[in-house]
Amino acid sequence: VTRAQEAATLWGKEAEAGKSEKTKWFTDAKFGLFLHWGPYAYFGGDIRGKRYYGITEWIQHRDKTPAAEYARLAGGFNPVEFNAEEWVEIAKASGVKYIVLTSKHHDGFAMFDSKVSDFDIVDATPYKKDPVKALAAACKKAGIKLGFYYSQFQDWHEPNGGGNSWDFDPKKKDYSAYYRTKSLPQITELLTNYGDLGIIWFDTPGNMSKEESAEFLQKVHQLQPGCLVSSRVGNGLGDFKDFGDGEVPPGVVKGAWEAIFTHNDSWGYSAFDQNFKTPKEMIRLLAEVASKGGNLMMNIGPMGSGKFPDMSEKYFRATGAWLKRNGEAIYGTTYGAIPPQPWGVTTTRPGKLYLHIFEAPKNGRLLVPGFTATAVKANLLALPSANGLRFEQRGNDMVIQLPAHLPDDRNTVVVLDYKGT
Ligand code: JFZ
Repeated sequence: VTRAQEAATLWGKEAEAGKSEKTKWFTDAKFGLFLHWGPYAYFGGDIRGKRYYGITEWIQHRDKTPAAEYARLAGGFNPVEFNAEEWVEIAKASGVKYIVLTSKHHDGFAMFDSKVSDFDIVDATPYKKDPVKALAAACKKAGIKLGFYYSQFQDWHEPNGGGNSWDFDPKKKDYSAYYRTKSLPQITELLTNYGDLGIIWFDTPGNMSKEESAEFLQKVHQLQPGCLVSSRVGNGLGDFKDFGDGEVPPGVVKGAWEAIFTHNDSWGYSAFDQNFKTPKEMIRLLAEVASKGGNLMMNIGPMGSGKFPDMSEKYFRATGAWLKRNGEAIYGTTYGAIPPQPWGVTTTRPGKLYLHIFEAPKNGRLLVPGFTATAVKANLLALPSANGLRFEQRGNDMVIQLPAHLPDDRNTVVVLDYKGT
């Protein structure tokens, strides 16, 4: 049994123990947009004349940039091309149902107007506006759930924050002073000033005790009872399970969970990373994650200017175009009743089995083994024909005759209506 399998089993038991009402919007949503955006986007992987590939949001740490110097450089961040309505329009067109934005990453910089610290976009940059306010308004208007990532332990700007050992001696740190004076008060600001939130996405807890993690969770539940908390809050707490970055569990996981991926090889914007996942890769990954019962939250690193990278926008929109025609096979479904097959994966809702065909069999005869219900009709989801597709059931084996050419070589969905179980 692998670690991920074990975690998966444990989580399933907890999630089944009565959290489903609150998480229903989340488990139905299936596709979310993660956004890593901060001064590191303006650096784009290049600071003090040095280049770093990947995790550009960690650039200060990798470069050991002194906190004061980083703050001075961050003063050049001025995303004048940011347009919240445009971001949300792209999100809508991409078919995501929720957005999670980094409100404060490990660099300690708040992307919102904070009264708790002056190290925020309003006080420390020429931009002077609150992009989070604008995004919250645009999301509300468009009916997209908004969540905030918040780094509750690591804060490289603060002498008492976790993670920075090049300016500040870890042995002299008073972490609980940090929680009391910065992270808990900023969480309160986020939960008070931006309307109803879908998620507070905490990151890993570092040195936090179980009691301290519980305090963060309670703060969220007290201020916004409907708001979900990610499992990275730590110490076994949280409303839904997150796997490791770029990790998909090996099999079905019950309950609410999310796989998180980034579009290229960095969470924050990188000026020299063009390794973007293609629409084909995104569409198949989304189907694979859904076939195991989870959500895919895919990240974009917006640029320092405030725009999305062109390739991210283009590939997300293409994924959304597929979802427009095939979304019925993703949204509101649960894990596939039939395990993965050589041709692809399945998702399910009562009375319907969706066959996500990645590689069509050469003879066009699609075998669905272990099918014990009674099939009523089979059809292409995006291009149904009047008579549907021919199928035969022999015992527990179902064979569907596919058309000679499938309309979508990335993922053609066949929907099978059935009776019984
Ligand atoms: C964290 C951050 O450090 C990183 O910059 C990014 O924001 C990412 C989404 O989250 O990194 C982690 C945290 C936890 C795991 C992996 C990367 N994990 O549990 O596998």
